[in-house]
Amino acid sequence: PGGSETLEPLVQLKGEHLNVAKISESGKKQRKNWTLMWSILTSDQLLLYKERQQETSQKPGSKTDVVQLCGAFIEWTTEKSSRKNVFQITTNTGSEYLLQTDSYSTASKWYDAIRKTIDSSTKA
Ligand code: I3P
Repeated sequence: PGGSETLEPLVQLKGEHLNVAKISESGKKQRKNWTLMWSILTSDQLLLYKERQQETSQKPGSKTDVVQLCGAFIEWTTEKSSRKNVFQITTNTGSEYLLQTDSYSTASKWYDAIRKTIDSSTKA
């Protein structure tokens, strides 16, 4: 051990564009503003970038937001948006995110992977 390589977070789902709306920050309601975000799921975080990240890139762009999944809660919602395939992530610090994509298979792939990540990082 002790190499000079940086410790990369374990990627569970590679980058993909998802529509994201942060509707609450630390329990404080935010104005809904859907933004297309480049999303990457690691073993305990959902990383959200404004710009698409190149897999070969040496210098990843700055993370626009990091959703901590330990202790978070996820559920499908039909009430919080007129859009289809919307699910909500509530963090243990009271931030709420809506995630959406028109493809049901893509949305459910992310939902299932995030739910598993919440389960495993919360138990850890
Ligand atoms: C919001 C915008 C959102 C919409 C939201 C509107 O208006 O149209 O796309 O959410 O509906 O309030 P504005 O841009 O003026 O803030 P959905 O697309 O998820 O339906 P809502 O108020 O019913 O949440």
